[in-house]
Amino acid sequence: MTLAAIIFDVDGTLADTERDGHRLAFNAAFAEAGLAWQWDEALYGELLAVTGGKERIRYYATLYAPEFLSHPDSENRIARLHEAKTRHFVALLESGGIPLRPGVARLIRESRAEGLRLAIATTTTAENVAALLRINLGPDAASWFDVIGAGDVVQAKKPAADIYRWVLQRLALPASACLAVEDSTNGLVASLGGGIPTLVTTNSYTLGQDFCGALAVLADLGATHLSDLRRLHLETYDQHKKQ
Ligand code: XBP
Ligand code: MG
Repeated sequence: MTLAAIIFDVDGTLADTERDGHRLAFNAAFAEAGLAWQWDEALYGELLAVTGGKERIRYYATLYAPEFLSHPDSENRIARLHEAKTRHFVALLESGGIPLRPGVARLIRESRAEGLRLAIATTTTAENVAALLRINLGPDAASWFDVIGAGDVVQAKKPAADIYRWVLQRLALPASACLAVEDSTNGLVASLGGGIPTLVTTNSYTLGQDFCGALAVLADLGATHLSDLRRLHLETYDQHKKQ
């Protein structure tokens, strides 16, 4: 099966957004709301077990501030907090403080030059994706992606495979014609759940996680070219044929 599309995860894959991006945006939103919640790097690493910003706030409150959830308006307050956090995250992106990871821009350019289709499957919001692409790749970058599956377009977030199935359906491609690029166990379980061969690039929060089933686990894409991805993808089918 020839490789027809690359499906990129966003956070931790396109850019290292968590430690110095989303985490600071959450803290800014909490301060703005008058909440004495401050997520340090270690606590945030624990909270990353839950994907989705609203889900992560709820998870934190369950563990550390259960009284917050007993408030009848807690879901609405979480939604408002998350909107403020997204505003702060976009402001961080606008400041240029969150660049793409090594090799990402080059691989996107190589894929476009060879007519390979591009897609995104992420838990973060479409607003964050649009800002990350615009600021790092230019005003028309979002149009380079045939499908952008983001945030609440699906109810069940990663590690559920829903977002990948949502993207595959709109690509109108079989999973076997695609290659996913992920950074975390949650992401890998989601892409493999959708039947998509997956390459993992680790980061400081995901190094050492379980990446069983990945085609390969790399530190980053700095030395990886589209020809390498095509070969990796092809090997998947050679292996399957031998099984
Ligand atoms: C990682 C996530 C996201 C971000 C925060 O998404 O789990 O929730 O941590 O972004 P990805 P939001 O699938 O790209 O790795 O607050 O917008 O959810
Ligand atoms: Mg990720």
